[in-house]
Amino acid sequence: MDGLQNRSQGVTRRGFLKTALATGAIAASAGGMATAETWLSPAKAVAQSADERVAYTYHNEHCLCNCMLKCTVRDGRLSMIEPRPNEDNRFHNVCLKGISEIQHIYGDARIQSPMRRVGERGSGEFEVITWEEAFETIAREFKKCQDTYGEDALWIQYSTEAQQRLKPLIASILHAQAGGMNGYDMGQGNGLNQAFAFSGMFALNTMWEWPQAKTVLMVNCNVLETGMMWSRGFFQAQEAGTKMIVCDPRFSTTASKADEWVALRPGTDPALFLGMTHHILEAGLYDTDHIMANTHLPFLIDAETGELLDADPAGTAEAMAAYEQAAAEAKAAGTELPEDIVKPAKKFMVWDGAQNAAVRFSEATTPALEGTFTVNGRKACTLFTRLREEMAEYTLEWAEKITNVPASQIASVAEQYAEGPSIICNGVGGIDKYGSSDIAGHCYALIASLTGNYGKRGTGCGIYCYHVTPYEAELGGWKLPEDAAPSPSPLGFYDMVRTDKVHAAMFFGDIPTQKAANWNKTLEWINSLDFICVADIYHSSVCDYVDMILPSCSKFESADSVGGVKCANGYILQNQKIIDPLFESKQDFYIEKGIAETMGYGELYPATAEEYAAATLTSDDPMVEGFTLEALSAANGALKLLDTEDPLGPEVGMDYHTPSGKQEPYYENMLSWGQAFPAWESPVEAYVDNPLREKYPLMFTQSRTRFRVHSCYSGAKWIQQFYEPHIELNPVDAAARGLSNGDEVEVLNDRGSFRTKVLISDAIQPDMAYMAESTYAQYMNGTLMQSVSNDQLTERGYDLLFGPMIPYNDTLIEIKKVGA
Ligand SMILES: Nc1nc2c(c(=O)[nH]1)N[C@H]1C(S)=C(S)[C@@H](COP(=O)(O)OP(=O)(O)OC[C@H]3O[C@@H](n4cnc5c(=O)[nH]c(N)nc54)[C@H](O)[C@@H]3O)O[C@H]1N2
Ligand SMILES: Nc1nc2c(c(=O)[nH]1)N[C@H]1C(S)=C(S)[C@@H](COP(=O)(O)OP(=O)(O)OC[C@H]3O[C@@H](n4cnc5c(=O)[nH]c(N)nc54)[C@H](O)[C@@H]3O)O[C@H]1N2
Ligand code: SF4
Ligand SMILES: [Mo]
Repeated sequence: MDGLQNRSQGVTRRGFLKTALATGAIAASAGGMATAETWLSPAKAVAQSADERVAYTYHNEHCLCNCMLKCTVRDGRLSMIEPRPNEDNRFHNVCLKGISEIQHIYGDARIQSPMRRVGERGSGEFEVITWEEAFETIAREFKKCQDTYGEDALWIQYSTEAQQRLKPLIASILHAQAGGMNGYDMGQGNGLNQAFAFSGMFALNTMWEWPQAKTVLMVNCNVLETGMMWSRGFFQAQEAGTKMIVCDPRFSTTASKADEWVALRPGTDPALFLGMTHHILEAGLYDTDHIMANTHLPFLIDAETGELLDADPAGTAEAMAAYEQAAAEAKAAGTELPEDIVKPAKKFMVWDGAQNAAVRFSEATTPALEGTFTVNGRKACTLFTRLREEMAEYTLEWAEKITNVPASQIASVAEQYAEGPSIICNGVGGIDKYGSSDIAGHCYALIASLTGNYGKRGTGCGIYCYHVTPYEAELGGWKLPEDAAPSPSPLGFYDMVRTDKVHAAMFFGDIPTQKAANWNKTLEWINSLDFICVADIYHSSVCDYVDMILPSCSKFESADSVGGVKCANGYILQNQKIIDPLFESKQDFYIEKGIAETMGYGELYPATAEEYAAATLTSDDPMVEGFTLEALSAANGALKLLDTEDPLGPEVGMDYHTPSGKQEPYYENMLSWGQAFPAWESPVEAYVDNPLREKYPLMFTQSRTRFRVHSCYSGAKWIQQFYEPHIELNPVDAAARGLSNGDEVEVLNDRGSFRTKVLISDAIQPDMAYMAESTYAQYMNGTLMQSVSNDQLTERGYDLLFGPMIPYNDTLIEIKKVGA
């Protein structure tokens, strides 16, 4: 912070209150008696005489709400933020973070000028430079890097929140690497979606369907804080009589409003669901009609290899060879495979009771659900029989031992779920931040297929919160030359920060400290780079470790009358200019454009953000026909997508594009990993019997809080009054360490340590610790929570659609009082 200029032009809270009081005093003396009428009317007179105007914008993407905001600017200063009036009250919203922006954007936590490092990396010593100097240095360093090591040795990446106005162009123009897989939020999706033809991590219907369900099982999802505006969906369902059951090791805000709380041990969700599946099978709670009609569970497998039997193996092999050749030819020619060339599926077989023989599924009249048979001299059995065998060990008692949830409660939740119609709403905290997240997702698909809780009204599974419309409009963009595209990123971002493939990097946001686990390893990587630059609105944790810091402006600031457009919540939203960029900040678009111009690519860019926004609206999608910047302005910054009246998602239906056209919870491709049906796998680090617990006994879970959006709002003074960084601990564990509320503690393991305050809370189970990720270091004594988080990836993850997941939560720690 040493070199950080503090030229805040903002009014401090006290200053703000003084101004407000002074206005009140004038009002009272001018109005005489202090009745509402008399004290309000002079205030109105003041408002009329002031230079006041109203403009509209949208707010955060990454709290998953994208509220539409009405902003009042008085005498050039953003002075009031309200929800934009909306006839549909589901989208008439604002929260404490939104309102606080009238202080936050003027606060001294902002980066105010471009700055160059003058001390050692990590010293935090910077000097102010001009934008011209900044662009010249960046252009020189980017060119040097790409000339020396190749185009893909440059990595340019955006935090989610930093790409919500206009789609970034610079990585494409420079052929830099842009991405790779993220390694978070898609873990359960990895295991869930294959059963339903890779439909993705989202449920196919929306949360407005919940009132149609009898039970909603919320797993590692704290929607009342992490999708605040979609709390409406939760309460709407509850008021309609839907039973809300929350599975969470912590008595979360959402658990506190639910009808039932399942307090499982962290990282044990797959065990809970395997125990439920066992009970459903044992107690006969499955839906046989659904299984026979809509799942592949009657299909036969080779009992020894686990492979699905094929009625025509030679024919399938031949078709597969032809397919593979066509695919190779298309790849060599750089073209897409023609639509009519599809991957051949096996000709699946079942045991037909009438014929007493294994036949093609399509030819069977009385397929058997269960049984072991001899087919072509080999032992075969149905998938359902295999399932029973594999689930036999996951008794309720076993599940209780692993999860710490009473067997009777596991049985009762299974019974309620099986009765249906039921929904599984998975969040992406908790188990998603473990290497075994795919197993949890796989369990949801299995249990839904078994009980018929997929494909009908009031059923479904996947991510629901913030999935408030099942449709999204396709918007246009800015046309670049044909060859303008980022270099392919074969590595995930989690791998990139562990290799020497990259030599220069630019981040919009705080990716290295926010996204990457195990900070000390990430720091080694940062120190290996020739050049690293960060553009952010606020002085994030990573800023101190980079070579150059650039001031981005917030979504309230723009040099043009429009700073961007986006599609969210079933609307097209317009990011109107509220005020000019503060301090010396620039919109990310102009930072990119400045770099491109200095490197000689300026002509490829739109002239203004407004021109780019207009181009983005150029689209063939009928949902946005006639949508222009002018139309958006006339509609106060938001237009509802056309012909999208029904708030209920379309019926999920039984039309799956899986190889068999049925729900397929058996994953043949995962046989070599022992995960064809889900199988229990203990966390890698945070499990009860790990000998490492002698040194680091606490299981450390991180999640999000309504007081921040990831690291953002760490420096918002109004929010700091209610919420400061802290770690939460059960009274038993606090007492064992001699800790009292508010004590300064050191949190440590072999990867590193950080310092914060402790909050003692009954909402946290014994043997665990909880903290909201991830405050800027300047509010935690210069230390980083990311110092202790686990970065050990699971090999299996590389075989999954979305790649391996970063196991942030699979972390053991110890907590000590500072100075003790
Ligand atoms: N230990 C641990 N780490 C985690 C997680 C965890 O559970 N535990 N969760 C992970 C998850 S789920 C996610 S999604 C990621 C989130 O990681 P990100 O996607 O990186 O988070 P964001 O909130 O999008 O980015 C926040 C940063 O962007 C800056 N910013 C906001 N708006 C703008 C803008 O317009 N321009 C620029 N240049 N900067 C802007 C903010 O000031 C802030 O520094 O973190 C992951 N990291
Ligand atoms: N206000 C706000 N909202 C946000 C964000 C933000 O930063 N701030 N970030 C957004 C992003 S990127 C994401 S990914 C989402 C995430 O939002 P959610 O999907 O709700 O996930 P989290 O809040 O991380 O965790 C949800 C719950 O999981 C519990 N949990 C922890 N470990 C386990 C476990 O092993 N099993 C189970 N069953 N539960 C466990 C936690 O106690 C927590 O209450 O939030 C989004 N919304
Ligand atoms: S931070 Fe608050 S106001 Fe802003 S979009 Fe999210 S919920 Fe809405
Ligand atoms: Mo996330």
